[in-house]
Amino acid sequence: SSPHLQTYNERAKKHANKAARALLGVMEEKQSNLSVSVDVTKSKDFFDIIEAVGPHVCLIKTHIDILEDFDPTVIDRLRELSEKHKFSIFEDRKFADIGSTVALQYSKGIYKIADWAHITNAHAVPGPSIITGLASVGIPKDRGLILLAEMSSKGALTTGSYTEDAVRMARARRDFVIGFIAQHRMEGIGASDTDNIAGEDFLVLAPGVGLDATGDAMGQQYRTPEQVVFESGCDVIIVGRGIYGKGENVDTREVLKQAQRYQAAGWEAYKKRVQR
Ligand code: 5FU
Repeated sequence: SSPHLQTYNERAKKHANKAARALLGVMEEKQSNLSVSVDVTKSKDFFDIIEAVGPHVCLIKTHIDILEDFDPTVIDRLRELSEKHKFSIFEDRKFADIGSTVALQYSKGIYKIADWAHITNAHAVPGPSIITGLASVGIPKDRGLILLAEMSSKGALTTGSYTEDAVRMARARRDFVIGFIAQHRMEGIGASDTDNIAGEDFLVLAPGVGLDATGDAMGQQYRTPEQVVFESGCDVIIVGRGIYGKGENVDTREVLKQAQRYQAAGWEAYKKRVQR
């Protein structure tokens, strides 16, 4: 049956990519398809949020370049927390350049993303060479790549044939591309009769998830966990401000409460999906 009707555990056992297996395994173990996007600019707030949500998430999503007080100890502590609470790390870097440049951006500079992020992502706009470049760094480290197939923002150009072409690019590199940022499940999309899509299992990570708001003032659009996981077949819900609000002087009790609320909503939607 198609992957979205299988359990995360069944998929974990079969997946060819180590980062995908680890993520799917942790989702089942922790009963969580929640990823918290920790978009704050001070490392104290960053770690306060991660400490609070750690037990409730399968994945922590970072924008490491927005931290104003970044230093390499941030990475050490992030890795410790990833091991302690068993979550994977996803740097939402959205690479978008030629292969040779993205290979440098992924491995070098201040952040050395490939050293610590189990998963990162890339736009499809440069074509297949962006995957070749990132794979040259990521494959030897057992990393996984997510392609942006659909964005959540109003007026996004990631529609129709662009989305289909992104899926075709992923299909050609199933050893490294483990899934998509998207709003719907994607397996089989854009496939021709001769494509071998049996066993294709792309994880779909959906940002733009909120229970209390429908959007923000800058074009973000929110859907509920029920809509993205049950109705649209996505696998992971990505939630930022729905969990920590403004992200300044965070109230960790409130953050914990919201994380538990989103974890429960995401898991209920998944249970309903695999049981039908
Ligand atoms: F690729 C995408 C996308 O299409 N929409 C997004 O919102 C990524 N995001 C990220 O998810 C965005 O960069 C934020 O880090 C996060 C959403 O945060 P929010 O506070 O839940 O709106």
